[in-house]
Amino acid sequence: MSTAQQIPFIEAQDPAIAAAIRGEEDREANGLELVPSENYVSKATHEALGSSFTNKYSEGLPGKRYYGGQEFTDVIENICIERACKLFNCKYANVQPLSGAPANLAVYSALMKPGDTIMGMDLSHGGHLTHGNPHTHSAKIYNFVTYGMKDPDTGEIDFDEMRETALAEKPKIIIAGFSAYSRELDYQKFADIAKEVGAYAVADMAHIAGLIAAGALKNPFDYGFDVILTTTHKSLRGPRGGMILIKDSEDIFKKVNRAVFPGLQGGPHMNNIAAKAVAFGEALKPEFKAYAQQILKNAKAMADVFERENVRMLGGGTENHLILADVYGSLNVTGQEAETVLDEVGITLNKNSIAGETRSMFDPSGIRFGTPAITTRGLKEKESARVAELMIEAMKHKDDQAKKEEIREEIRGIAHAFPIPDSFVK
Ligand code: DSN
Repeated sequence: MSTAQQIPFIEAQDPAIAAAIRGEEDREANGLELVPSENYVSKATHEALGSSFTNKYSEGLPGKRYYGGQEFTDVIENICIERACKLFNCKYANVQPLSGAPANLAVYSALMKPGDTIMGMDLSHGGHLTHGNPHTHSAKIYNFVTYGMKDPDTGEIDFDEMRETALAEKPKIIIAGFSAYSRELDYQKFADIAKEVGAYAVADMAHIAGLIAAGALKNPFDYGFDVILTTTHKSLRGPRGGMILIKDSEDIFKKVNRAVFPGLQGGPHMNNIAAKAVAFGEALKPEFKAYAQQILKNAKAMADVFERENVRMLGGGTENHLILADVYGSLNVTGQEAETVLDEVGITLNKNSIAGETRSMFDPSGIRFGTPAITTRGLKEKESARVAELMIEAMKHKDDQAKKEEIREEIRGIAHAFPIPDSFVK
């Protein structure tokens, strides 16, 4: 059961902040979270985030710090690193990146010089902003070239074109990863092309890290990848943060360490590293394997409903935790309209551009949603399928107030029947 966080000091001292915290707790408790990059942490992880480690400066690495008083920070960072390496079957980890975008930039600056070329997935095909969007800082430093899907309806990556571009452009890094793509990647093909052109094979596994750690999806390290970077707060179910994993090269590890600090960051957030360690401890338990498998089953159950109802999904369905649906093409509801109406009925997700987008990025054709958070609450295939049906109902009746209220009540009922758990460990 979900226990309200004890915040007596905030309540006494800062009513506005206390009220906002209670408001967010209510929002989370009464609705369903389908943003595929969000999840709920355990109370144990929450406690570590709120611990005294938030007070401490710890520039450097365990055993090699620049400030005194590190006997306990070293303990937690060493445990965190050891657990990260065990989860992803690699030799080295830097657990200090503050989040995903800084982790990406650290890897880029560790392995490239300004002006070098990097190849990432086209944003409109599912890639992430940090894989080449012109508005990012990294796009001003590095030359990005892209690869994409051969066919948006199957999700198949165009490896022939990718290889041709790689041979012509000679990228220093080929990055496999995404934030809106629903198929397993063929890591061997990425690694082969990277090897052929002398590039580092890097995987940005932010969305699917938990699924990889649990063995539910393939681990890029099994296919010759050099580096995996990830956030820790999505399917991995840890606190907001990032980390960089290195298969076995001490040289890359040293370069990454220097790029993180002093290259990009100052003091690591040790309360966050304590929380990562707690969450990784949870992910190493057998329960986490079952959780990851259920994420996939729930996503498949939702995709089956969308298919049955003839709502087009990019990639033709899903093999991971997320679905990208062309609601404008299928239901004549824009992405923004869908996001708004679903919010009204208690379902949170995000509008999203789709490959071949014809609308603006502020009101695109698609919605993106996923199952890590509802699976944490204990929903199984039956309930997930029902949520998918209710989503489609709500979008079809976006102007029908009575219908929306009826759906809102059903969603509230599901949310109450599946409260956010306090703990994930039996
Ligand atoms: N913002 C995250 C997502 O929702 O995919 C990625 O950084």
